[in-house]
Amino acid sequence: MKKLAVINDLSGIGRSSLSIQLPVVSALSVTCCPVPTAILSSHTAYKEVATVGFKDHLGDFFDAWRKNGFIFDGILIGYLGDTEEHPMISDFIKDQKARNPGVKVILDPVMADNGNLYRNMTEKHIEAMLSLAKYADLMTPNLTEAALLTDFDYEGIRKTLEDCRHDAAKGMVFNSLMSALHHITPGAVIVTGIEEENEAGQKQLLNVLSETDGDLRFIRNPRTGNGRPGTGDLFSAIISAKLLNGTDHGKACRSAADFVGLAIKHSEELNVPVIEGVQFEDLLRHLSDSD
Ligand code: PXL
Repeated sequence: MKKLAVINDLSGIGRSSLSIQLPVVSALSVTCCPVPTAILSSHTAYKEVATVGFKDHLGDFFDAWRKNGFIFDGILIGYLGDTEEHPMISDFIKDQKARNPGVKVILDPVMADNGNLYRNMTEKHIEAMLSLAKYADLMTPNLTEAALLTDFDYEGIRKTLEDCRHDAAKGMVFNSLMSALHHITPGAVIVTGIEEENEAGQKQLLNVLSETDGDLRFIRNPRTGNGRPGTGDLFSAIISAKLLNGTDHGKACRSAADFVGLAIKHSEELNVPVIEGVQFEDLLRHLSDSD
């Protein structure tokens, strides 16, 4: 069985980060090895949040793994608890690459959404993500994070995309954004969860995949409900597990987008409060069954 190290925070409430990634990666028959970057009472959209940093322990944690000679098939990185964690994560990646040159590094630069940084996120987090991007085989920013990493104006791209009537025009916008992203990472990039409307006025979610050779693909799903916390974590966990099991980027993206759409629809139907994320627990069997 493949082994995925998942470097992310552990939030007690709200179905984000490790709380959703552990069960999902396991359901996809990949061993999930968590590395907490911080421990929080809940994700940060809740009013009261107690946080315990893990920065001071991260070095010892990786050191013990190194001394035991553990080897991973993949490393998924998400939310950083502190802007001083990234050098330890880079060292871990470099050591793993030396032991297993085929290790796949997936970076979800969790920092922001809908044009705004999450609470406690700063310019220094952007720099930390830029430094980790150098090691990624795949990055999965949302549009806000993609704009922050490349110094593009988020509102400007959002409006331009809204005004594009055809995919050819959208392709030009994405080519320029992707070209900037390919300057910061050697890997493929998926810009996730872009809201749009089709010609019939129906809302859709668009994921744009840019392979390392510049091939650009649009992967669309109907928008099944409001955006919810943790859906980016769900998406990156599915993609990572699928990649380790040999699925290509396009198919992995399609499966992840389908499952996120299903989980959002399910949560809307059951009136799950948006802040509680997606109710995915009773859907896991769909994930195990999918190819
Ligand atoms: O799902 C992204 C995320 C991860 N971790 C923490 C968060 C958020 C989004 O708000 O607060 C702690």
